[in-house]
Amino acid sequence: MAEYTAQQLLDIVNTVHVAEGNARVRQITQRIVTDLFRTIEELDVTPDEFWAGVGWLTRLGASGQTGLITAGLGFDRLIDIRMDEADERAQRAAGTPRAIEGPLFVAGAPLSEREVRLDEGEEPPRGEVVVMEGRVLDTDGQPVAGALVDVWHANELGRYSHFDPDQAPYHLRRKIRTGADGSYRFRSFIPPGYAIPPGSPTAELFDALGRHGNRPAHIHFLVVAEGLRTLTTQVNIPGDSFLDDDFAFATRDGLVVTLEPGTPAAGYESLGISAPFTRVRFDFVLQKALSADEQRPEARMDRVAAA
Ligand code: MBD
Ligand code: FE
Repeated sequence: MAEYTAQQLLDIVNTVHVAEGNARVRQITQRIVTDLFRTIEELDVTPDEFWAGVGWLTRLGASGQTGLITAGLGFDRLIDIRMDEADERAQRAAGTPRAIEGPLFVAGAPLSEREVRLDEGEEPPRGEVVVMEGRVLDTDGQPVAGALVDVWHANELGRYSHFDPDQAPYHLRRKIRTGADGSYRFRSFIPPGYAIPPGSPTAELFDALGRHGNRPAHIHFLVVAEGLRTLTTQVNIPGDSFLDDDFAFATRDGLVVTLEPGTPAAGYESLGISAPFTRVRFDFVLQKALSADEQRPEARMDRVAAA
């Protein structure tokens, strides 16, 4: 039998082992456990509070919303800030700013050459018709042929296919391969903002924190090209009241696009356009990859799963 003080218990928890294990996992776990012991002691967390928290974590995991919580508590943006800082230190901060991937990417979207209709020709359109177009460039300004641009956004209700049983697989998700001049374009509609699902474990915490769970209207991109650093970013639609009040802290200068309403239809017939529409022009500028790792095509979870 053993009787422990809290400190003795912590020391044992942090040092007990019968095999080497993984040194990095041991280091990080020790730190987190130490910080949590300290929180419980200093804030005098009650047994009921502790077990309520454990119950919430259990519901959170079962709901598949861990990625919503990491975004809402700022961790996704923190990781981007740290990558930006590393780029600054290495004097390679350049190109289109990165923005968080978010938890709603799905790999394997259908591939099109140079242009596509994300809206799949639906009539009437689910929102204001938009064509977004531009080129993929490297930081020398050279166009990048054969780059792969993954694009995904919410439907008119602010929900994403795959996570919404009411939408077909890959609805509003496509992959576009750039042409010889580095160009891409797609037609869709301007999506509304996103709100965390009411009644969910994420909403439970945000209600208790007195926070809202809204994101401004945005469109996501994952851009991959041979020899270039994979870029994850989002663009924002101007005028949204949550632009500077994003629950995921993900909006950035340089990523709020300009809408060009009343753009003439000429030249856009292959996208089913026959009347003036709203155009958005945006070039993606990618850094040179300094390692094979930097040009890996996978999104965040697939990267670590493949490692
Ligand atoms: C989203 O659509 C999103 O982009 C993020 C980061 C978090 C939740 C929903
Ligand atoms: Fe999103």
